[in-house]
Amino acid sequence: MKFLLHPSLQAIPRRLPRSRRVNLVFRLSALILLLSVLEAFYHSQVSLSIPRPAEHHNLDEPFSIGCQDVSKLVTRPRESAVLVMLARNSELKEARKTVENVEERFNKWFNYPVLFLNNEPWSEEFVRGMKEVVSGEVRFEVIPEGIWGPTAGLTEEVVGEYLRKQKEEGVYKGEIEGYHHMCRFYSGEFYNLDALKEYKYYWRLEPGVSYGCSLTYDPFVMMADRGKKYGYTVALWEEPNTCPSLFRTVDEFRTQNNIPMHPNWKAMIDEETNWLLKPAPIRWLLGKVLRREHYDIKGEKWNLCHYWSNFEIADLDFFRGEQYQKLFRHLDKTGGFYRERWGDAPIHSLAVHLLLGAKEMHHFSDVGYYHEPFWQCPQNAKGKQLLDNEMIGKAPKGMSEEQEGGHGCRCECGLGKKGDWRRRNNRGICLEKLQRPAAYVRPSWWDLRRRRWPYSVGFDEEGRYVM
Ligand SMILES: Nc1nc2c(ncn2[C@@H]2O[C@H](COP(=O)(O)OP(=O)(O)OP(=O)(O)O)[C@@H](O)[C@H]2O)c(=O)[nH]1
Ligand SMILES: [Mg+2]
Repeated sequence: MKFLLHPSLQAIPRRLPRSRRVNLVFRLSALILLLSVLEAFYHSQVSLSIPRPAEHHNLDEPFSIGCQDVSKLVTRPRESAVLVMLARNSELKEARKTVENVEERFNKWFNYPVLFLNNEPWSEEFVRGMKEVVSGEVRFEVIPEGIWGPTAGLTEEVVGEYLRKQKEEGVYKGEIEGYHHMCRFYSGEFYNLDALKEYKYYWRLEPGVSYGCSLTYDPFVMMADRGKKYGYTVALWEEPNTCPSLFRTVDEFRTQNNIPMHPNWKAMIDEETNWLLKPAPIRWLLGKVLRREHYDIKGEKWNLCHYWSNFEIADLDFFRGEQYQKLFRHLDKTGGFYRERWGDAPIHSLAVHLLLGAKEMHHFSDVGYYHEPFWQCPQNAKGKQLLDNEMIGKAPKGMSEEQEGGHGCRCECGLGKKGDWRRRNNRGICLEKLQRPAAYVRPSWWDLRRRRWPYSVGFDEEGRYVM
């Protein structure tokens, strides 16, 4: 070290008395520490902050508050849309339950076609069973060869090794090969199916889910009218060990394609945890040197929030468009659908937050939706239940109470009094984070500080976690 310094510089510290040298080192360290804290503060509170919409109002409002007079709406032309369900022959009972429920709560008025997809030929029993319950056209398609299966270039041995490792590590459904195929399929290949070419919008259904409210308007027409491309209900955290490198890989695509850190993308970044400990050199260390899980190369961390894709109403043109398909290919070629267990839900969510503006997304806060073990069930809108409207039918017995600020139409959430807090419009932690770019009205700093999300799913009113 001695030889690396210029002789005149080597002389300076030695000329100082020891106490002055200690003092100098102390002051320099304090200065570096202060600058680091200031930089970390600026980075988290300014660079990553999400401005309120310039329009001075929320960019996403409910499509409907309470029930509408369906008889007036059904006379309008339909959109080019389809309800789609991927299912197995063995899921007839659960699939029927879902479709009967959707018919009762929506489709008996609007008669949209229902398309069933399977990677195997449909059994006669399934076809017969579903034909009995669909009010509109019903189609049964088998996914063509080559679409359902592993990423090109991955051998059976490699995939087998990946699955074995995931089993050992306890990755949720990581050992089920078909589940990986399903996630990859729904992430990209789904959108290019010939069977979907004629449609612009889809509504994704799953066997065994339930819809707790009536939908007395046409969501596809509303999506088109308001320029919406992605609609969701529940938002939650992804299982961390299913996707350690997903965020890095999506961010890599972002930088390669010169997509800036716009507000909708920033909503995906974990902006609040330990900001004090993350000045630029630490971020560099975490992102570039250590390549930590869920970090991008610059050291930003994903908050793991995503929308639950088992419910989606979305624009097929967006997903089959050049940008999304390019992103899917970028992800696919890394092998991450098998090396890890990337789900289609986080991929759709990261993609829409990357490629769409906040205005183009819609929270169906009026839709009552349950998929084990989470749900959103809105409070019924006060005075807007059209209880004497014959076309909507009789009010269900277990209807939840009407309340000021409620959005729902004839919702019944099927819970007793104990679970009453759940009968609210879902506005949990991830929803609050992901909706920030669209939200002019936001929960107060104090509410967030006290972990009080007024309409949360997963937390009770005191902020305690409840399953
Ligand atoms: N045809 C077919 N459908 C599948 C297969 N695996 C999953 N699916 C369908 O894909 C959808 C999602 O699968 P689920 O097992 O419900 O996955 P999930 O919702 O992520 O997980 P859960 O929380 O366990 O419900 C459902 O519509 C299933 O019927 C498969 O191997 N073949
Ligand atoms: Mg499911």
